[in-house]
Amino acid sequence: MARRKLIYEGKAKILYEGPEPGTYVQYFKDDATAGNGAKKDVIEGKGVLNNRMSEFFMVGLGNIGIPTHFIRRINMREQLIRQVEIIPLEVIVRNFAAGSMAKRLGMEEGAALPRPIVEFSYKDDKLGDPLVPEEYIIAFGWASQQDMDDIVSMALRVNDFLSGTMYGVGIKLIDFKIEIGRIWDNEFPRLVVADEISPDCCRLWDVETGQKLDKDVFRQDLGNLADAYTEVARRLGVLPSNVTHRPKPTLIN
Ligand code: AIR
Ligand code: ASP
Repeated sequence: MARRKLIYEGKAKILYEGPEPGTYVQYFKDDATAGNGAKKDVIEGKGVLNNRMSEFFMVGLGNIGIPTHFIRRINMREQLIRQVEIIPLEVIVRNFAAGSMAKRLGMEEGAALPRPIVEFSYKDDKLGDPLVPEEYIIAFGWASQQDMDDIVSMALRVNDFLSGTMYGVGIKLIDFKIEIGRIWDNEFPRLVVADEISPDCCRLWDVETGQKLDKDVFRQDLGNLADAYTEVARRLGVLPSNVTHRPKPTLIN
């Protein structure tokens, strides 16, 4: 596409003005960050894989009646999405203890939780995306009580869909993060799943071996991130044929 107006550049994606009013083009970069940008690298092919996997999940959600911002994939790295007002929250659903929950409560990684737990972080890199109670969200007007009830039931439906889809390809969904956007349809606000759904925002463990197939591979230096994402895409049957991913040479001591 010719020159386009840049709307917003984030850590892993760029938003450009879309071809029609009310749309954006979402471009998936190869950049990987962790710790809110403290650790950075470029993982060749990651953007292509995440674009394809996010399309797969968003289309699947749409097919079971969960609205999303996704319109269609444009090419290897870009998708057309609806413009939404992002609610400044990370909506996290956990099925097994891991990451910040395991750390905060001194739990063993992988311990089963009594039921799926939904929690919210305030989206602010400088503050390290702090966990916030629903009380704050409503008091500060980031979302209404009705929005929060809708968000929780939506997040649990997304959890059922993603858990089932992943389990079908031998992967355990430990936890994930989604973002929710508000869309105005003839003056009526509607909540939709926005941003992306990819191994960048889920924890995915192989059912048999427990091998990590998500961004923890990068966060914890466990190996090649693109290989892990390629494996997830392959199992889901959405591996793009020409991902520009060449394994990096390994240092031998
Ligand atoms: N997440 C949260 N902020 C950014 C991302 N990607 C995702 C993690 C993990 C879940 O939210 O990838 O799947 C919970 O993260 P944590 O660090 O709170 O345990
Ligand atoms: N803190 C988030 C993560 O580790 C976001 C980031 O730094 O990219 O995934």
